[in-house]
Amino acid sequence: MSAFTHYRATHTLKSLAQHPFDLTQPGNLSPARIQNLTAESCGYKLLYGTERVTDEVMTALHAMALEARVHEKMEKMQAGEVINKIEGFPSENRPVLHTAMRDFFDHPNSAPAAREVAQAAQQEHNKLKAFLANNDKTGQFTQLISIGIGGSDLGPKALYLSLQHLQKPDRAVHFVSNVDPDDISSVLRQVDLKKTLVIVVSKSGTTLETLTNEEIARKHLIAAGLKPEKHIVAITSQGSPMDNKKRYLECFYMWDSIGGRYSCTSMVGAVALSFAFGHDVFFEILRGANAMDKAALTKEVKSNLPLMLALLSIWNRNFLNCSTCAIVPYSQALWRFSAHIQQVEMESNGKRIDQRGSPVDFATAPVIWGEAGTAAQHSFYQLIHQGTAVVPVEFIGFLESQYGEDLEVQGTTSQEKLLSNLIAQAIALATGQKNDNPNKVFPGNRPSLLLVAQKLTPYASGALFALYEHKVAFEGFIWGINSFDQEGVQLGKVLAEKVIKQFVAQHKGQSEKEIEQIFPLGAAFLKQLQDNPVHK
Ligand code: G6Q
Repeated sequence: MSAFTHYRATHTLKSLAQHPFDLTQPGNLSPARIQNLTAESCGYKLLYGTERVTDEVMTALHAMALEARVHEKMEKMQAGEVINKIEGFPSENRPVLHTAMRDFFDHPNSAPAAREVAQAAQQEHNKLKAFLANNDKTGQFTQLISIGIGGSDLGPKALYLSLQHLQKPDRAVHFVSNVDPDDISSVLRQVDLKKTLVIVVSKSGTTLETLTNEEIARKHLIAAGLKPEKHIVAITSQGSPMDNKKRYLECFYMWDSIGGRYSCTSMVGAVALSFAFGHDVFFEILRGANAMDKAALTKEVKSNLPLMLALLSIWNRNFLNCSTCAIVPYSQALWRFSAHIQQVEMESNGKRIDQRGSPVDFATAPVIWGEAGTAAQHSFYQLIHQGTAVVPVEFIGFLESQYGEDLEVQGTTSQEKLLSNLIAQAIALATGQKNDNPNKVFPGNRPSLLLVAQKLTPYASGALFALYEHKVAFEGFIWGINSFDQEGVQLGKVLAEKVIKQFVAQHKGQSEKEIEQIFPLGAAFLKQLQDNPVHK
């Protein structure tokens, strides 16, 4: 039996889950409940009165966290101990030190492993500042194309979009990730290559999609009479195949201990975001993330928002059996945030063995999905309110808009309308509605939580991204799984290489039989695709 199933608190929680708090009972979702069920870290207030929890449930969830020794594990992580491992089996066997990428402020971590990586990161920032200052002086680059995929794309892109209102007037940034040739073609049409800096972001320096897109960019630069080595910058691990100053204008580094999906506060995000907004703005993002790292170390649970989110999520996942969770920011700037967190959560905690290699006997990560509100209301909210699946929702909102260009229309500003919708949805999901017409019945008891801050500033954005990174880490600590590897993406990559070999064989004119021998199942699919009657 897995450790998680063994915790004393797990048994208590199982029995409490037989009769979860009924939000639909008149008076149960009271003003006092909304006021009392709150927590706070780094300018974010968490309102969780609309979750199906009681004080007793929260106490048991906290007890479960203590049984799992989450505080010790978070301290070990931030100190740089080797926690990315599966005991007794070959595994990545590394520290997990994305927190060191922003440990430049008050009271830095004193553990030598963490210090060393933070100092190395600081050096990269010094290099970056000099690089950008030179560009400001010469005015050479005003546009940037970031080529990368997965963790080398989703986080930096979501973070960039979250603060686009701060973009310098003469700057434009584009992201290319897909090996679909249309992705890069559409971007290349929008830029003046002479003024374009291309950054190739790949920790391994070997990713098929990224290297393919880099080659396409190189060809276009050459065709425009430009030298690729004067336009392309590498962001990679020291010693990777891309660590080659002859091929690149500059190389910025990250390290093994920085997981791709946790890398947006490293050089992976720093180069594009500092180019777009200025290096000072990027440091404000880091300041917010660092503040949340410190909040994650707090033992006082109500001041440890990442732990609070993890506990509520585990309650919904393991005890109320909700298999998905929607993240719905009521902020247009966060429209790619759910996509980023989808990777952070699902790649980290979509696991079926524990850290000792044994199959788990409980559910791990829920499916994460979402969209920005209020657009989401006009799309999938029907299912959330009246469908057969219960989907916990994590709402995120801000009191102020970013551009500050709001107008009063019919007595309220747009920001007020936005927030009114956010509040209304949380209440509607919780209380539901009775009606004689079955089609107008809302069952209610659909859990949600609200995260609210004053304004989505660089500091607030950094804090939010770190909040979810640590939420996911705490879940993993409690479940006893390794949240920091991603073996599950390997098999598909290996098989894709075999199919690629079959295409190569076709180009070389090899016989059908030879092609089939490379990978018979791949050949069967290829045959079906290429025998498409539409072509005939
Ligand atoms: C993230 C994953 C994965 C990775 C991409 C890109 O945690 O490891 O999404 O970021 O596969 O890898 P490279 O940066 O090595 O190109």
